Amino acid sequence: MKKLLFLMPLGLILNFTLLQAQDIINPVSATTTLTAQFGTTLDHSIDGTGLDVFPSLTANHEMSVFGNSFVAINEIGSIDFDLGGSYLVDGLAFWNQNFFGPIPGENGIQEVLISSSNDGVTYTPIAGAPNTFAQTTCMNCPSEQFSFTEVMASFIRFDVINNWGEPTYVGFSEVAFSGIEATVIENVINPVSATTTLDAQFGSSLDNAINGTGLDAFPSLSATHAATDPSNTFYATNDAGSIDFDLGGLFLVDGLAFWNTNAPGPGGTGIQDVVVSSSEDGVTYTPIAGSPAVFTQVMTQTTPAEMFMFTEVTASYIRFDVLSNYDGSNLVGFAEVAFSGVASLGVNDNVLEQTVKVYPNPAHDFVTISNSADVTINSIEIYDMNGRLVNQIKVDSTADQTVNVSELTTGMYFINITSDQATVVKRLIKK
Ligand SMILES: [Ca+2]
Ligand SMILES: [Ca+2]
Repeated sequence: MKKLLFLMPLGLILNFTLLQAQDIINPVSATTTLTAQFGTTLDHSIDGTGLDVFPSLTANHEMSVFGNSFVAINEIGSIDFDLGGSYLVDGLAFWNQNFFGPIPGENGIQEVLISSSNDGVTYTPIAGAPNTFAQTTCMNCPSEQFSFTEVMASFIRFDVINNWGEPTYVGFSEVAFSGIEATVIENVINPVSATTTLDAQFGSSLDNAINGTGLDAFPSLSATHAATDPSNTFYATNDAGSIDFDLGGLFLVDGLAFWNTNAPGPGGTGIQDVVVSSSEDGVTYTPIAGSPAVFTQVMTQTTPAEMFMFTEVTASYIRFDVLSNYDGSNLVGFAEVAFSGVASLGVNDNVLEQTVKVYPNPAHDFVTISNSADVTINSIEIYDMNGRLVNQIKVDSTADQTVNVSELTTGMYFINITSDQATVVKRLIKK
């Protein structure tokens, strides 16, 4: 479980999208204030010992014995499960102690308080979580399964209150949780400031084109912009000039979302011809290959963005040289702009970014992830646009990797490539 990218330059607002992959969550470790007895270990309650299928939320657990379950000599205490990462947890499967003692199942946990935590320090009870586990008297028993209000958690705590009657011992056989892995990817770059040689008019401001005014979601590359007016748009009285956007840090920029003026007129004052350039130092600008040369005139009010992808550039600044508007008047304006890309990270990430190539792209059946610098790639994960993990490959090799993508539906995917020193995200178009 890895965060895709998480360096966030100060002053930037980045859009965090949850990446989701359906999971059975088996804790990676567990600790307890209870005292294990009979050579049992708490690990036997999370490692699948005794289950006929693992991992599973529905398997049967065989008769609880010392080698497949946990038994403690004190009845009241807490057990903390470390999930090994951040998850949206929405349920659990529990296999109670099912045999030991004069009365089967009387060692089992009866009353419990279940809490969650993101930091392993502060725990909050989970709404709708069970407060009682059933006494289990069979010797090869299915789990008890519970659903509850989804919580984001890295740790789950059981506060054991009592057992089913045995005077000394408390125990259980196994536990697993259900939910989805929560990782983040950020791809919206909102400029932190902008300057222009154009003259703002009607009380409008260039800030209105980068601060989300008029958008129904912000930050976003796909939100809808309300009808343009001077309070949410930039209007100038000259129709040729340059606009410089300061991204607030170094980014790998690979696209932009643009909302042209959409009213009144409609859209006659919108930008028509443009040259889009990038700069790392704010002084020397280079036109971006594949960037748009024309923005569309918008004829309806309340409009989505025009989205453009282009050859990825490393940039701290983007310049628009505005060449013309749509109605030939002396007004030009636009409603909003945002860029897509990822923060340019440390040296190791940049090395990986430059040495790892994904081709062909677009791809039909196979895509090759080449690795010219012989960096050890640990894993390759492919996510769809909804953040769903669709393929995960353990690599641990310096060799080029060819991945079968023939079963993916057409569309855009993110390939998350992790080495032991860095992580990069590449986009893949499946045709
Ligand atoms: Ca077990
Ligand atoms: Ca705006």
